[in-house]
Amino acid sequence: MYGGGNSFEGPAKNELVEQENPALLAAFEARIAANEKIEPTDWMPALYRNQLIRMIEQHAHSEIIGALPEGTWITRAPGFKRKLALMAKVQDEVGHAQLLYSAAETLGKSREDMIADLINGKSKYSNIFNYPAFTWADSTIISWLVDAGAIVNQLANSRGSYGPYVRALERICVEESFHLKYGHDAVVTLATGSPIQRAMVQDALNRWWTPLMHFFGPPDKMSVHTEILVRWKVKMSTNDECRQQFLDMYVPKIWDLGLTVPDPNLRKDPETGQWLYTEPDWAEFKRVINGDGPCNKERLAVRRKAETRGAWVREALKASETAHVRVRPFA
Ligand code: FAQ
Repeated sequence: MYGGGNSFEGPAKNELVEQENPALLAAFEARIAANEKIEPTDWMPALYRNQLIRMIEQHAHSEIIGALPEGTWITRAPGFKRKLALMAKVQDEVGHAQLLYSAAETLGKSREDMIADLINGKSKYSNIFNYPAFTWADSTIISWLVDAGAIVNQLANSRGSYGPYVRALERICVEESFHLKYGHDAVVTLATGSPIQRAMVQDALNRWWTPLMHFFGPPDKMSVHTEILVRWKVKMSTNDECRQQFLDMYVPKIWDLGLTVPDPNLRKDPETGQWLYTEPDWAEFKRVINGDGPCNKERLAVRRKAETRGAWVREALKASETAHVRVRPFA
């Protein structure tokens, strides 16, 4: 089950695996066990291909849609330095989408088809970018904590099995680390600023906490795809492991800044070392990823507009025989 299958009833039944040639499947799994990279021309199970297309495509869409909530803050960012830094960050996110679309294309789905599936609502992208960035503080929380969450997940997966994806992730993680530093600096400025600035960043944190908890995906016991993705080393950490790692790394930093997390039950169990927290509202998560979040319609409308407005450029690029620019020979 992939693409649109989000019943959250536990692991999907993977009939496709049962249909594979047992000898080829065994050889493939031996390569995975030996930590070899799988490359586009290598034999791979159909389900491995389909799962990678689904996941990489959703990731690519998340990067371009992810550019939107922060992108609207470029002109309103306080000061020239912040404007420049945010512009560079947003540009990086769009670049990440390009890398990821290229990685997904190696598996046989064209970029045109992926973009079409995004704008007609067939493909998913990250829940988190369907929430509004009301204030400058929202933009700083995205740059710090959403990027932090993205790094936790992507650093793990960059040790995975599919060559083109892990190579793209390695580069993406390096760039995301700069985003994180930029975001942290911007949050520290607000958290150590005037009472109004502190209240503004606390407000933003309160708004983004639930979407952040959702960001790592449903709990492992509800996750449809984790089992097979972990078996084939595409996902190198489960959803719950990533969520725990994020809490471990960032809750102390949030507290250090004198900010509070809007969850009275959040604490680390001294015996297990695990964070205990209030389960975020998973019904809200399902609504948001299925198109009914606060900004889904707006986000897709912007992408549709970009697609329509850019059509003439793509047409012009395809018509290689047409001279669009005449170069005058030197006299
Ligand atoms: N949002 O069975 P699982 C970024 C869906 S990049 C939406 O657990 P899986 C950079 C899932 O697709 C952020 N949908 O799924 C940036 C499935 O539905 P389907 C994106 C979600 O694949 C920063 C269903 O729920 N990162 O932020 C989400 O094993 C700042 C069942 O779930 C990636 O894409 C969600 N959060 O695990 C940009 C990383 N979670 O397809 C700008 C790669 C789950 O059956 C500013 N992806 N669903 O219809 C992954 O690691 C995995 O796909 C997970 C989900 C962990 C996201």
